[in-house]
Amino acid sequence: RKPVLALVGATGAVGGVMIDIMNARQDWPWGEVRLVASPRSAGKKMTVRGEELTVLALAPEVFDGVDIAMFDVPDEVSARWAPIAAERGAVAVDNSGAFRMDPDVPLVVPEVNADQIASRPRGIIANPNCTTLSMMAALGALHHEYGLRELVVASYQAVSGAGQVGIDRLHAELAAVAGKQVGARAGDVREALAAAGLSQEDSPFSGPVVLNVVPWAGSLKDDGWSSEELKVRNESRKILGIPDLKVSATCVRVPVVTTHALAVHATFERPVTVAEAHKIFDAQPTVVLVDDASDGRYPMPADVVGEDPTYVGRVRQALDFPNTLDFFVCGDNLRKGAALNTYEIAEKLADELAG
Ligand code: 2RA
Repeated sequence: RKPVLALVGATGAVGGVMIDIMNARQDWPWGEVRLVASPRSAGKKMTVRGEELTVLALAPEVFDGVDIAMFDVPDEVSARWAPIAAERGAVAVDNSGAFRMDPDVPLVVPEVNADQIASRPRGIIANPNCTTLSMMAALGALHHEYGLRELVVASYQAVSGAGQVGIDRLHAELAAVAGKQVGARAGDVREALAAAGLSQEDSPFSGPVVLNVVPWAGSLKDDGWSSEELKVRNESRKILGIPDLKVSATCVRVPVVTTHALAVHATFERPVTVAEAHKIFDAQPTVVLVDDASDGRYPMPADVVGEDPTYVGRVRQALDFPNTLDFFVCGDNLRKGAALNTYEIAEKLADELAG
């Protein structure tokens, strides 16, 4: 029998990308796909690989007979429902933050630590946060050869990381400033937004995201760190299997719809040249190297959105830090950063079932 796949959160922003990915996949190991969402969205019709499916309301019975259940839902929904799916016999692949740091739940990026899929005592596998994920294919490949010791990153995060509400907000702010000569005086962007009826309280961001950068993503944690910055630290350590990895992250929101970018400063056990790093990136099938500054060629979100691989460029040997590389990565936060990585884990599980 071919395995049965469920997608919980089928009607959300990441769920829609997941269906696009499923529609484009060449290999199709599934005997049946079930689309699941909150009772509010149940009954909606969606087409997967030419077949019209009716979205089912989330309930324990929808997991009966399911082999693999992918969850693209808020933390609290996953926290409650992924264990129910597992109890009913499915392996839950969860894209929320609910289980990522649970020691009994592997946190998997297939090209870095696929071996960890096999040990899943809770029947749950977690998908990393999109910010961490955007650099993992590149960093994992370098770590494998040179032994990562320290990691300093600054993120440039797209508004779709905050969901559809983030995308809608950026578009509304763009419309509010369109054609206006604002941005040359402190406060004039905020005034233009207010004049257009956009109140800051209604925004998922803590300041204007148009004509601006906002040095904040996530919620406030101890000592001024954001939850997003701590995720980069904790998840990088877990995925790479380096519990004492030194990490410092600053997470910033920028006016980009989709595709997160990160400036990475990575220190290794041994010296690594730019030529060696290029070779490693070239050999990693899920990394695309775009690195010719003399020709203005480096990765940028506007060119990477919609793509599956991680794009890497601006690779430099740090001038004042031994054994250290600086580079820039861009990854589509809704694809590899969310839906694609989850689906790749599900594909690995399908291979495992097929023996
Ligand atoms: C963000 N990384 O970009 C988050 C979403 N999981 O806001």
